[in-house]
Amino acid sequence: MSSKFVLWFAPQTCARVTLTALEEIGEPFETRLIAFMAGEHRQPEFLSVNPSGKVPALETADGVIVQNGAILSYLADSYPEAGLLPRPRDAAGRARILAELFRCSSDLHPLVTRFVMAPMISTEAEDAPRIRARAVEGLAQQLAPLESRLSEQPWMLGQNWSILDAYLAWIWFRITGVGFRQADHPALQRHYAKASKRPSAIAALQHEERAQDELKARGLFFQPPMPGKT
Ligand SMILES: N[C@@H](CCC(=O)N[C@@H](CS)C(=O)NCC(=O)O)C(=O)O
Repeated sequence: MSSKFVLWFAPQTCARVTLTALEEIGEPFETRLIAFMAGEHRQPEFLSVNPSGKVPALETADGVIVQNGAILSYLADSYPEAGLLPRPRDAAGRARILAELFRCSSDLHPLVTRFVMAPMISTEAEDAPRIRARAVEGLAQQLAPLESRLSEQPWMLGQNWSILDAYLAWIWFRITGVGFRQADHPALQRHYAKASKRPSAIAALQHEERAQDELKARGLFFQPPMPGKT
C-alpha cells in the first residue's frame, strides 16, 4: 500500500460518504473499484478484505476498517482537524453522534436498499411494488424528524457541516434517483443542493465518474430502474 488509505468502493453506493470524508481530510488515497455486475464483491480477493462482501472497506495502517459509520468515526478521530464530526468529551455527547451515524446506516440505509433494490429482498418481480410501498412508509417516517430539523438549522448537527450531511445527501440522492417524492421534503431538497456544492462532494463525484466510465467500458455499469420500468 503506497498511499495511507486504500478504499474499496463502487459508484453511487454508500462508499460515496467515505470518499467524501477522504477528500475532506486531504490525505492521498487509492481506490479499488468493485464491479457488482461481475460479482467481484463475492470473489476471494475482496472477501479477504471484507468477508461481508460490502463496500465501503478501508485499508489503513491500523488494518482494514469496515462499516461506513465505523470508518467515519475512525477518520474523524484520526484527523480531528478535518472536522468530520464533533468529538464531545462526555459519553452522552459521543453516544449522540454515534446515534446519528447509526440512524443513517441502520435505520435509513436498509430502507434505501428496499426502495432502490427491491430484488435484493425478493427475486419475485410481483413483490417489488409491496416492498417499495413499505419502504416509502418507513422512509417518510424516518425522514420526518430530519425534515423538521433541517427547516430550522442548515446542517444535520446545527450550524456546521459534518460528514453526516454527506451521508444524508447520499441517501437523498439514492431514493430521489428512483422516484421518491421530493416535493414533500423541501428542507431535505435544499440540504441536498447545499451539501452537493461542497468541494469534497464534487471531488467524490469525479472519482465516481471515472469509475462509471471504467464500468461502462467493461459493459458492467448498473443503473437501478425507476419503479414500474425495467
Ligand atoms: N452496514 C454497511 C452496509 C454497506 C452496504 O450495504 N453496502 C452496499 C452498497 S451501498 C453493498 O456493498 N452491497 C452489496 C451487497 O450487500 O451484496 C455499512 O454501513 O457500511
